[in-house]
Amino acid sequence: MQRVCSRGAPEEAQAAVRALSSRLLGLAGDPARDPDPSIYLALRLASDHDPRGEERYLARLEDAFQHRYGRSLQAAVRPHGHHQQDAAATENSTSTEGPETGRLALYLLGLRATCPPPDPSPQRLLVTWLKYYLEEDWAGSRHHGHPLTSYYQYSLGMLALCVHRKRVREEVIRRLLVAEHHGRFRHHGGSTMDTEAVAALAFTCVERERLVGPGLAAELRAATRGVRRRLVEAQGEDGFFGNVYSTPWAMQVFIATNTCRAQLAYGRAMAALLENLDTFSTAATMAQVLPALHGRSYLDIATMHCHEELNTLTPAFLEPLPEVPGNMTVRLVVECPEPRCPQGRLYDQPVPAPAGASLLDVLKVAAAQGPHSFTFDTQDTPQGPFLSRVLGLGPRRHERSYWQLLTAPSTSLQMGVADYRPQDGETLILRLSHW
Ligand code: B12
Repeated sequence: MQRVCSRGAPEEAQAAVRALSSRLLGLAGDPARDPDPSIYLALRLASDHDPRGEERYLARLEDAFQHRYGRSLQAAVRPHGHHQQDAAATENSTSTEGPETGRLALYLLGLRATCPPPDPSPQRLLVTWLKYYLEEDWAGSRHHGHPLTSYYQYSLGMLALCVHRKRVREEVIRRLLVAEHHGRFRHHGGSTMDTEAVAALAFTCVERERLVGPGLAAELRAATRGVRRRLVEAQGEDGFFGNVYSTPWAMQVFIATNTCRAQLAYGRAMAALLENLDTFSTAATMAQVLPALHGRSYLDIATMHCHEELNTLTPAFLEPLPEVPGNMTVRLVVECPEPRCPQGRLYDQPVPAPAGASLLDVLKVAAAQGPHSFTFDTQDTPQGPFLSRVLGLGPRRHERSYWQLLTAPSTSLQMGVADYRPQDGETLILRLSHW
């Protein structure tokens, strides 16, 4: 791997970073969890390896993805650009629920990071699928003013195709440039930094791999400089860019553009992450922080050279959290703003729960307690359970709304329902918001 400027955690923090890698390896070995390409990428970009464990994980990923994308695009999409699915596609569900740009991009990045490189022929089909998804996203952004997935996934798609040295149409690149330029990455209650950073990684890759002419290359360089400048300006007193979880992505931009040594901001962010390693307690967040802690970016995948990797990493397993004695009561509020809900506040009740319970546990208690009926649904995602419906309400077709999690008076939570543990007396708000 060619690395001019890549500064991982300092010597004295190496043991803690290794321990985090071991924990991720432990979680990766759990057959009950669906395989996630981000986890594989984090294992591949680490300094220590468990070659057999990584091989087994790759096999699970291949199983999942080849099954889904192992047939030609033509079989799933009618010719002449009519993006209709035939029976086979519907049956297999690929492409029926819209593009899966981000997931497929992460998987293709993972394949490129595999040593020795896997058989390239099945990959061609996957690259074709990704190009198709990116085009669907691009067309969607013309229609709706945003990609069908999100700019985050759109950027991952561009990055993965670039790492595979595949060109995309100039218009597709320009769509992201324009969005970045006009600050269109914002989504309610969330940090835009993750998206800014992934877009900058995509720009840097396309420019560096010389996949565009000199004019566009200069624009991409300028856009990346702009992102770097904004990241530095946005760095908080606490050292984070955005929040703790977007900081590793921002750091990848400095690593990828060889500017980490020159930037004081980078060193401060690294120190802040190292002081908060416990915050990365889920497999998905560990997978996002580890590359930066090792001083690596997803761009390193493009120049990865295989060499013998020794078995120097052993899986570690965390003890479950100790039970907290006692009980607590939290107030649960459900808000659905007008015009969708003229009544505004749909639920407001105290909910008793065991001390130390997660927000998900609180929701379960609320659903079980009468007489004020509360209902909710979650969807499993690589980040954990996503709260998809509350009191039967969720996003309508083509509507970009979601149940935002807040703690009163109006602080958006930085964790999902399964990971957030409310305090006694806290008021939790579930608010139907737009993003
Ligand atoms: C886009 C995005 C959203 C969109 C997703 C909609 C969509 N169709 O794309 C919206 C705005 C809905 C969203 C909501 C939330 N998000 Co969000 N989101 C992202 C972002 C920028 C990209 C995710 C993505 O596309 N990944 C790529 C695809 C391929 O991976 P994926 O795992 O399949 O992605 C899906 C899930 O991640 C899911 N999702 C998105 N956010 C979250 C958060 C949680 C906790 C869960 C369980 C699932 C989930 O939606 C994705 C698309 O389907 C990430 C940034 C990041 N660094 O990961 C933050 C991120 C994952 N989100 C985060 C948070 C905190 C939230 C919220 C909890 C915020 C809040 N207070 O309400 C809510 C979820 C509430 C709920 N109802 O359960 C944090 C999670 C941190 C953590 N501790 O795990 C991240 C890392 C941002 C950050 N820097 O803080 N998010």
